Amino acid sequence: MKVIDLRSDTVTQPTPAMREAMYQAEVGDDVYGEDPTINRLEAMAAERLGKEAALFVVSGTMGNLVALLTHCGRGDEVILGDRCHTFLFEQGGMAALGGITPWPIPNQPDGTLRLEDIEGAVREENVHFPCTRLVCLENTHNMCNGTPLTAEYTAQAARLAHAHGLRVHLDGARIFNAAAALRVDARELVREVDSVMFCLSKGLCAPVGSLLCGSADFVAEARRARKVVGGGMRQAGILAAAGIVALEQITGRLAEDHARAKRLAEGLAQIPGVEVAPVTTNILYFWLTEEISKTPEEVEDALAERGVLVLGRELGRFRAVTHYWISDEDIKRAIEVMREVV
Ligand code: TLP
Repeated sequence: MKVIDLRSDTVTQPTPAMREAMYQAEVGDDVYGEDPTINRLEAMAAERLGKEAALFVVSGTMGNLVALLTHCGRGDEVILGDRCHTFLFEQGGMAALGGITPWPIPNQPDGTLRLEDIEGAVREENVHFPCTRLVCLENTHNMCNGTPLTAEYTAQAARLAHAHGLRVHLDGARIFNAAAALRVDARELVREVDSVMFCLSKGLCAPVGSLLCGSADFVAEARRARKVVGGGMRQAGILAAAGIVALEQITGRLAEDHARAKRLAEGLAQIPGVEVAPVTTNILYFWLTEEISKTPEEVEDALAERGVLVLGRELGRFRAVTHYWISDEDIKRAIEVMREVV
């Protein structure tokens, strides 16, 4: 039985072209700056996002943490959304390791932060208050239905932050999904932010790695922060090689995943007792209405027994994510199985 794994786009296996590139990769000691494949990937990433420089890190979590450690000092405060990944799912690393305090403000259903909420959270100069240093945004917004933030919104929020002397970091784990959904160049989506992290190891299929991009000065400082959290890698060009293939071959095909997520949503919406959130990228949330007597755990397990994996226990609703290894056939089968189970 083929397993149709819709739990996340993080489950993607490297493509054959990636495995071949990894096998052939020229490598060196990256802590000395001597890994030609990493240097090439970093240059490509910076170019693709219109920034001066980029830094290869182990994961999205490390990229966000390193960004925060670079922008902020101990005791500084960060304004961010109450549904964002950095606040919910990164173990409070900013506080645990950086002494940085988060000030969460409400994420709107489309993943944005209201500009007036951002402005209202900026601290005045007062001996009692921490110093506000940074605003964090997320694009696409994972917990807000995978919605992309537009270039216009991001620019407005960044200008507001800059007017208050703050910097802006974007968790762009799925920035190329946002670019595909909005049909814009990814550079447009990050033009006004000071730093952006994007992941190679989600919809882009690479096995490991993320890139943190920004000005040359920012990236030089971030390189120090990466080292202190143990992220200085050595012959990691073997991983970067897959990332280069991801940027060359995978970013251009993400709209296919979005189309499949839409088809899955349409199919599920026709099953009595299933409600589906709006889908704009590759992330789909759905839930059961009260007429269904099964618990989410029972449904998740019954789907798994039939070879369809979704997330359903942790989030209070189900999540299905389409990616490179999910075909049209798989979508059809997933809908059939869901109908059977519900
Ligand atoms: N997201 C994972 C889980 O951690 C929830 C997923 O399956 O979606 N930013 C965003 C917006 C993310 O969605 C994720 C991972 C990260 C950062 C962290 O990336 P990694 O897993 O590479 O540390």
